[in-house]
Amino acid sequence: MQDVIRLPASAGSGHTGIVHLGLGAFHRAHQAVYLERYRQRSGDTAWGVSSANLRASVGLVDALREAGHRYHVAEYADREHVTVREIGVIEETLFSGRDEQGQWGRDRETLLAQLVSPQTRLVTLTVTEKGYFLSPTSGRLLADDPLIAADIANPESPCTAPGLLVEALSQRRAAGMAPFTVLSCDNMPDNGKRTRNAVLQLAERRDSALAEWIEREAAFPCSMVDRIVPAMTEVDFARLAELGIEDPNAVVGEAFSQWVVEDDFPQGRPAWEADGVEMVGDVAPFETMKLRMLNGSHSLLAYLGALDGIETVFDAVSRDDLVSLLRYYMLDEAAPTLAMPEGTDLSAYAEQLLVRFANDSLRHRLQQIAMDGSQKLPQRWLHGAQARLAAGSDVPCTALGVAAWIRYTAGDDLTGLSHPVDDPLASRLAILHARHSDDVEALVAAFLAMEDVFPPALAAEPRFAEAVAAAYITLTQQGLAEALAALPRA
Ligand code: NAI
Ligand code: CS2
Repeated sequence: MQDVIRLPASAGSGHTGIVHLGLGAFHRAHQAVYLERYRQRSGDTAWGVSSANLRASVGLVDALREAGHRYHVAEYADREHVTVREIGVIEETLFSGRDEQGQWGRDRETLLAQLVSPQTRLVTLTVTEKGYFLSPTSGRLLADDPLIAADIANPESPCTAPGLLVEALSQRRAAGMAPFTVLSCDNMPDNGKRTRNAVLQLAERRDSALAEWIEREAAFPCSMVDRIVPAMTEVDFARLAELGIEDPNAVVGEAFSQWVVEDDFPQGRPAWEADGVEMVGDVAPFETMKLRMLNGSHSLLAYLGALDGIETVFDAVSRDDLVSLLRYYMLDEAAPTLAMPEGTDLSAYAEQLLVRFANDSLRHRLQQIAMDGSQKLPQRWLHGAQARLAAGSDVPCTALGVAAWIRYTAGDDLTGLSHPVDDPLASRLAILHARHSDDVEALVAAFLAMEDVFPPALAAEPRFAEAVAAAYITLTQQGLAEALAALPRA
């Protein structure tokens, strides 16, 4: 018998103290849920959300409008235990991306007006790592990217998230208003600092007095966000239909949820501590722990699993050798690089992650996690590996992971079945494969030489390059099981 709890939505208020950029699955199942709980508990309706997409999808924006911005979130502890919430805190949805005719910014004026409205005190973001247009290793703004170049040339009609923030902050400054606080909720280390960097670098190109004002007046707190929210599949919609929920805008996630936020909100914030948000002075230890242990494990499963034809995280952790790999990686390669507050039990955290990965209600496709590897690997694997190598230790799991990523980006699995390589650097990666198709060492050297992915100090470690090349050969010539068995301790 399935245990289903249903929770109705709060009433809409029309107030939007928060503007969100990046109306994807995660925003709907994480931030919106915390805010829904806050509104229901406190009765405070001042903090509704206006949520915008600057990329895909316009369909979701319009479908939510049609549904009066109400939708459902199904939170699965396991197949038997599910809580279905209706969400009422999204008050408006906007689209400011490129339409089918190639025109940009359908709702840009409305979005800018909201960003500049005195009602708006907080801007949150989930625009994926690549939406900040920063080099993942150096943090430099990608000024040559065509969209950033367009925002530099036409700052009043911005296309990117940093461009919108700069234009809105410029208008607020000109009007003598206070800035809003900017809260990144993307999986990046120091996500607040990085967001500020992107905004300041772009503002600097326009007007250094504006950049100085933003630096002085605006807060960009960091946050660690955690809840596994896979992209919806037909199976998910069918399962919801069995519960009587026919909602094209529904999202499904795990029951677990965590949000650790640096408490730096000079313009105010919802008092959401009582609703599970952890307000702290320093997010960095939690962020690094989550990125290296949870996301690092996810990426290992994504590339190794996808190469072997495995479809989901659940399928991957049904294999003992992959579970052993994750334990080995988390405890021997990731945990020793972390400086956690006293009392943190990283072994217990690792075991909890394995239980979460084994949630039989989530169809978290490895191909989804494999996306954008060039943007994800530095913070998930490479910074930790660099620290381990500098301390004289080896990193066999990370080396195998990097080998798998390189092989994955060739565009087919170990049996030759092709898959899309969804990554902003995909065409560069394809050129490297074409150039070095019959020389593994040269291929690995060419990948490691990409300074915007691999920190130069790591790339310069001969031990690392050798371990990656050796793992690549075992993986491609003998297969996944053999590559895992060849690890020193798996
Ligand atoms: P999604 O695919 O449902 O949505 C992606 C969102 O990012 C969309 O709103 C899209 O328009 C926007 N986007 C993509 N590229 C962009 C760009 N270049 N500029 C501006 N906007 C862009 O993905 P989902 O699940 O919402 O995840 C989004 C981000 O949330 C992740 O990249 C991650 O940083 C964070 N996150 C996701 C979790 C999850 O389990 N889904 C958990 C923790 C964090
Ligand atoms: C995943 C994450 O897509 C990915 O790369 O590793 O989105 C992961 O599901 C979340 O960070 C969990 O909080």
